[in-house]
Amino acid sequence: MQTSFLPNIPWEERPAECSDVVWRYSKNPIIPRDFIPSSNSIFNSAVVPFNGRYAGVFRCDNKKREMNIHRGFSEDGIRWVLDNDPIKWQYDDPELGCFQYRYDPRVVWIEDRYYITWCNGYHGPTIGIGYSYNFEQFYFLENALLPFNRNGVLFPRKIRGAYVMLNRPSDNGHTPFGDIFLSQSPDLIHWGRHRFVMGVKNGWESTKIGAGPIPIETPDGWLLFYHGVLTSCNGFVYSFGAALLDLEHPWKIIARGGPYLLSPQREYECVGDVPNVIFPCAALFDQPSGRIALYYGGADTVTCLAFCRMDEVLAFVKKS
Ligand code: BMA
Repeated sequence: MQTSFLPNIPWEERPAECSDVVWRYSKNPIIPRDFIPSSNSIFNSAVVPFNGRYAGVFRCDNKKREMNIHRGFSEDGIRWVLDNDPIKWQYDDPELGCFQYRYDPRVVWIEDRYYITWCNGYHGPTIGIGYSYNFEQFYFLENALLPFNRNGVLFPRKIRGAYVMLNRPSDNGHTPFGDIFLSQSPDLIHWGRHRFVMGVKNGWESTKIGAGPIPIETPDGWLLFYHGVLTSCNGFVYSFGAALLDLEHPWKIIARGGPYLLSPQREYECVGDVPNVIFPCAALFDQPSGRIALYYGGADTVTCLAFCRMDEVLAFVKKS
């Protein structure tokens, strides 16, 4: 198991009046919708440690309402500088330049570089995979799967010799169903050995679920934060919860939390372009202190931060 040291992880203690496992940053949202001149909204974004500070890939919908992903840097993980223009990808096959949109990025360090996955519009949503060594040049590898698929999330290391990616088969619209599967690959290009991981349940996760941040390795299993969707008479409600997956056979569920960990309740989560959405795409973890910082989109409009402690999340998942 790799040790994760992140002494400068963004952090704020749990407020005295809060008894929940996950609590929000008091100054949310950390990135407002109009943060760069081109943006209509900035949300559902991914953050990683980078050379003693932080780098990120941000979903920015522009004022034409085109969806794309932009690079950002931060000293403290809270105050960010974002490029006004989307990431420019390099690729070998000109066909890879044919895309309709990019959104909901995840970023992970594997072996020697940062890999980025996102929902790539290629005749419908599918999973794009690219990489960067330095957040200067970005290389688009391939579309991992056929449309329609979303929420492609890589594990941070090979498992039993294979790269592993969680994903969520879907449809071309606002999919009213969806379970989490995983796919395996020798080279991050050819994917197969697909396995069912987990399906919808009751209540907050009764319509569809999808993997959130990169799974975190713990001695007890892979800790997976995932979003779950409930259909109310007013539309979808996006919350998130957590589960533990087997370390060597990550399609096997060791434990799954019952209640949600966070649901849309603050104004910046309930009011925006899509009301009642909390959508986590990144988690930072400092092992010595047990601190976890979670990045999530609020109401498909702004970027927010929340905190929890590893021992408390594990206890929550196991208890349920
Ligand atoms: C999903 C994705 C997310 C979005 C959510 C709520 O299907 O498009 O990007 O946050 O819907 O609109």
